[in-house]
Amino acid sequence: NTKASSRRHSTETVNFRGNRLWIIGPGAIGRLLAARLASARADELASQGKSSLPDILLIGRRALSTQEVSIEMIAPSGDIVIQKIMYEKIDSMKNPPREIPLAIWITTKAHGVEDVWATLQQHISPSTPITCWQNGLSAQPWFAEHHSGLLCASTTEGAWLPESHSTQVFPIQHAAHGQTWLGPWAATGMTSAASTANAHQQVDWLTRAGFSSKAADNMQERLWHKLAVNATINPLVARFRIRNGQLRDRPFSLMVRQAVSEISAVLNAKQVSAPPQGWQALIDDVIRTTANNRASMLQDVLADRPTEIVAILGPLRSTAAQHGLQIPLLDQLYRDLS
Ligand code: KPL
Repeated sequence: NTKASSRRHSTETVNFRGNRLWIIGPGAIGRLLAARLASARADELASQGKSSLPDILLIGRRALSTQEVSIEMIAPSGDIVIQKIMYEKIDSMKNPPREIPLAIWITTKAHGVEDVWATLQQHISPSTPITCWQNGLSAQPWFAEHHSGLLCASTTEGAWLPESHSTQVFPIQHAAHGQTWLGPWAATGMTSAASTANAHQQVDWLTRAGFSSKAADNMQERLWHKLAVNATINPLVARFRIRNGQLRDRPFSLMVRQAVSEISAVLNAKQVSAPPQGWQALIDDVIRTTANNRASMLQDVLADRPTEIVAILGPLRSTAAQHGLQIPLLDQLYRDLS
């Protein structure tokens, strides 16, 4: 039995619990987190001679001739920060493991998570804290079935990937500061004390790295709220290739209204509580504050990359079907973008 022998193999050879936080997925959010955490650790080491922030290992698909990459971050102020980070290709992790990470943050797109899990299994112990940073609501429930004590994060930090001119340099544009929430996937009551403590520790890391962040004990509700925003804005701007702010103009403003009405009916049936200001006001506010953005799904369409349409509209479509609700606009956008 290969599963049993690989488990035996890993417990015999791995005896070193490292001090590294593995960030898997060097996209916009992965690079941003890696650069800010590594630079906060470097600052603490320089000023205090020690730091309890973890060392970072960034893991991606690209094969590089070096193990050190430079993240070149343009901050919202326009300042440029260059941060060196250790990098490893995910395929080389199939070799016998050398360390168990202190914690893992998965920042791939939602559809990348199952492959990551296949590689990760031999590197973790059941108590290794793993945090899913995906949009939508497909990766998290899937991952929670495979790893207990799963943590989730949801962030409104605005970041995108400028074109890269060198394989060793990973540029990142940090466009706008936002708010990050991080906490256990499981609802309160089923949450172990260890998961809650891990969430608080990770919020402390984020705060020290300059992110406005809070621990949350209602992550599923927060993820549904983020999904409602993404499900309204992303498919429409990707389908019509427009910036977020153009959704305020006709005919798109009418489509936004219809999307909000379909989504709120589904979330009401699912008993997800509405935000205090109501769904339409929440979404209008995000459209206003991100008016100049090219949303992530539009960036994916323009770069001919797979989109997160399944992770974002899939959970709404299946919930609508369970409750016998019609969502014609969302169904049409799903078909157009699949
Ligand atoms: O999160 C976003 C995204 O681009 O995915 C929104 C809120 C739509 C802002 O662009």
